[in-house]
Amino acid sequence: MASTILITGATSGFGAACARRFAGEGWQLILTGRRGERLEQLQAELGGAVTAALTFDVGQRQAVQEALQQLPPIDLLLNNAGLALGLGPAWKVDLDDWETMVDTNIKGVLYCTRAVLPGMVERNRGHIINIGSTAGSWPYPGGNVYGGTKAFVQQFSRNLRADLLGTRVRVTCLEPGMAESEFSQVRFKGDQELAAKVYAGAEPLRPEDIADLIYFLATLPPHVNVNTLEVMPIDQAWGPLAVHRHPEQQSPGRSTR
Ligand code: NDP
Ligand code: 8X3
Repeated sequence: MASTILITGATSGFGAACARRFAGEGWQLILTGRRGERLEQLQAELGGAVTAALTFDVGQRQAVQEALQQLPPIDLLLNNAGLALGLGPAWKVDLDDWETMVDTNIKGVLYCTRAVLPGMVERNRGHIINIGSTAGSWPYPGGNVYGGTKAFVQQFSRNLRADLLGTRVRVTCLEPGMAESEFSQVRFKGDQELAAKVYAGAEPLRPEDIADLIYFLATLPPHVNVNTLEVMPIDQAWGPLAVHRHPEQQSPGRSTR
């Protein structure tokens, strides 16, 4: 019997690439997202591989519960739906944007996990792959709440593992760095120029790279649990810690104490 993957945020980027990859490998798909017309297009493209296409906002608790209450057994839950909004300093950004990130990236993961996990535990099989981010481990200016939500995803994934010890349910947090998708268009609210600058002159990860990794994780022998997998493009790495230097303390002969 074919395995079933439930993908949140299948209308674009990593989620859409995963839908195509898993369909190509003979899996059945349950696709979700807010943009119903995108889900319909994907369903038309992937045909019989799509068991269900469900339109809902992952941050709406009741909507998630209603949408996910009567589903076939899920072998793999891909908690992928998520977003960053803005790149401004914490004292200037829009509090609504912060709440939207918390609702989507944190509460969305909680609601979907809570809806699917009991069935996995009951069947004593299954895998949850949460999409974290390098931003969950490595801070950067303007990453404030986005990075905070992904740090939550990282630690929540580990704590799930702790709870699930003794079952055959796996949990992995996949943490990508810079990848080109609609992510930056969403972050900069449709400003194509700003979005393009993020990737200019570099070769980012592609959604298909992420789909390959997720398929790899999903098809490891069932006794193997990858807890965390961080991945960056070769064109990305860390910089030195930032130091603010005071101009008045740089004059020759001045004490540095
Ligand atoms: P995209 O913007 O291309 O895709 C995001 C997906 O999330 C869309 O399908 C969107 O669907 C869905 N989504 C967003 N908000 C909601 C919501 N409230 N309810 C339901 N679905 C929602 O970005 P990516 O593919 O790049 O992002 C996927 C995940 O990867 C996110 O969690 C992101 O934080 C993470 N990530 C991205 C990186 C990158 O550089 N691109 C790097 C590291 C992590 P719809 O709008 O139809 O609802
Ligand atoms: C997306 C990667 O560096 O834009 O999670 O935060 S980054």
